[in-house]
Amino acid sequence: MPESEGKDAPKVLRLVLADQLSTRLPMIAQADKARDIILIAEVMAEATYVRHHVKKIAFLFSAMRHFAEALRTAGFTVRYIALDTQGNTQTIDGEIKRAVAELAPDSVAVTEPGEWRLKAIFEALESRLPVPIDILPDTRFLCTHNRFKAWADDRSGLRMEFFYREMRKAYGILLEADGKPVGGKWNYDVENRKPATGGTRSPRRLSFRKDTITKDVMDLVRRSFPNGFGTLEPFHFAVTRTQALRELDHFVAEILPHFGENQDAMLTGEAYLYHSLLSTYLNAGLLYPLEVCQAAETAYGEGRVPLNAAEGFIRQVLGWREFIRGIYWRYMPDYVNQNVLEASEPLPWLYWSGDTRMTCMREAISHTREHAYSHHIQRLMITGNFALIAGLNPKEVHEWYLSVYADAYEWVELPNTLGMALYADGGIVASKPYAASGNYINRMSNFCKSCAYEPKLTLGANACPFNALYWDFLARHRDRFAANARMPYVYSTWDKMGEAKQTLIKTQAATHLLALRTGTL
Ligand code: FAD
Ligand code: DLZ
Ligand code: SF4
Repeated sequence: MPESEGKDAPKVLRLVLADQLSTRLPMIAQADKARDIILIAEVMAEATYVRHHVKKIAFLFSAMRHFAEALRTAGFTVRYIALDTQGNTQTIDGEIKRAVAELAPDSVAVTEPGEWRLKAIFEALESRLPVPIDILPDTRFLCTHNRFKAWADDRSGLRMEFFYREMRKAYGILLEADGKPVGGKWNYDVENRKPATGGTRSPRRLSFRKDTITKDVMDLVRRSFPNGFGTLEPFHFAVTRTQALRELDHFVAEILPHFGENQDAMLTGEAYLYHSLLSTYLNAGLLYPLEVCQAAETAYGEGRVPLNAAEGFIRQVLGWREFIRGIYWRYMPDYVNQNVLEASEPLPWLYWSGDTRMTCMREAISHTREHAYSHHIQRLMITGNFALIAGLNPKEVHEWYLSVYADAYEWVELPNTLGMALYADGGIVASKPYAASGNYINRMSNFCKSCAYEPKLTLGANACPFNALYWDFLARHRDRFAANARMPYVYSTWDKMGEAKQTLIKTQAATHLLALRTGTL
């Protein structure tokens, strides 16, 4: 760390947001311990702009406090504003202004935030501060804005698979000396994504001991957010980098070997299965994306995990995660208003309560309420798929996803929700809508076995709601999707049903929507 050389060196007030808890960021790496002040603030505005899960708030506040403590131990001066600190203005910009007034720094530095909303706040602050404000890059990501722009500007359509290959080459991950992919293929998905079998169960997971800091934070969260979403206990999260690294080691040693084949499986009562649970730590800054990719690559190199698992995991982090971020910054701020399918059904209360006769939705939402987590296929093919085919309003669905998951920040949540799950961006993220009937859910899970509805029925009182809603969705949007090369058979199946059956299916879909609105589905 550079130390100031003379007493005239400028004093910088350095803001660290809750999801920027990384010492390798220029914000910390370039700080002058002797003069600079690190500002970290728990504020109501950030804790309430959506109805965050209480576990997400507790995780972040505890991780922020541990990070502040580690910085102090390393010799930094930290101004830590707790939620109940006297004088807390309860906004990030308010806390910057207050610190500037009290400490008279020569300038303020912030790291580019992960949400357009906060970036706009920082830009607006520029003219209202007596000192300059510098926005530093977020160097934790593997694809810079310029690199993504150079890649995307050349193309008419942006597809993750091609982006991912470029990233593999750029970082030399799973590459032979001649630049070819290890094993001869870039993507081993055909070996992945098997249904859950009778013997599939979640492997053992780590649970970290709650120290005084975490216990204090949990009390604060109980007092301050009595009506918050979700359950606060049990609380298993890692809250320091050391603990997050243990979670990574545990994943690579015991779970990654089976990651690929179980990626799409779903089981009642099993929230995690073979997923890594690392997004919460990656997104908050406790882990770095390159180190988790390299850990998987090394495990493959040492023969501890098969290639399909290592490649599948690396593709999620080096490919999807970076691609999604590129999309966010390329298309915001207009992106959030996209709604090409003109979906307008209000978000039903069951997304918050989990109160429904549909086992798949009840399971996905109960995992969400309990863990502030559900795995990708539950997010995409259960709650996301339902929102898509029922025509739920994208903005309301987006706010729900942003609230309920411990890993949710707009840069990653929005393109996944609006683009991948809801096709509201008209195909920027997804080449076809991820719409599926009960048949898919029945194949990939055991949910249907304990459901009030029958997955094989489309019509009648016991018919699985996903079926009629699926066909009704495709029929409603025929003009848009009929020509899609990835949907060759669905419309011919629909046409073969004949008009009389089609009318019955549409009426059945309308009945499901009515039940949805009245809370009886
Ligand atoms: P694993 O299944 O173990 O995957 C490994 C890692 O790959 C993850 O930790 C994550 O960093 C990365 N990854 C995988 N898929 C994606 C993806 N599509 N986009 C970005 N990164 C990915 N992810 C978030 O981090 N925050 C969100 O708010 C979020 N919202 C989502 C909303 C919807 C509607 C959908 C369909 C997906 C969303 N995702 C989000 C992506 C993905 O579901 C989560 O990253 C994943 O479930 C996190 O659990 P895990 O760490 O166990 O992931
Ligand atoms: C999500 C969140 C919450 C709950 N609380 C805070 C907070 O008190 N202080 C803070 O600096 N950040 C918080 N955050 C994260 C921000 O709202 C925002 O989502 C990210 O910083 C975007 O990069
Ligand atoms: Fe879900 Fe339909 Fe299966 Fe019930 S029958 S669990 S609603 S897919």
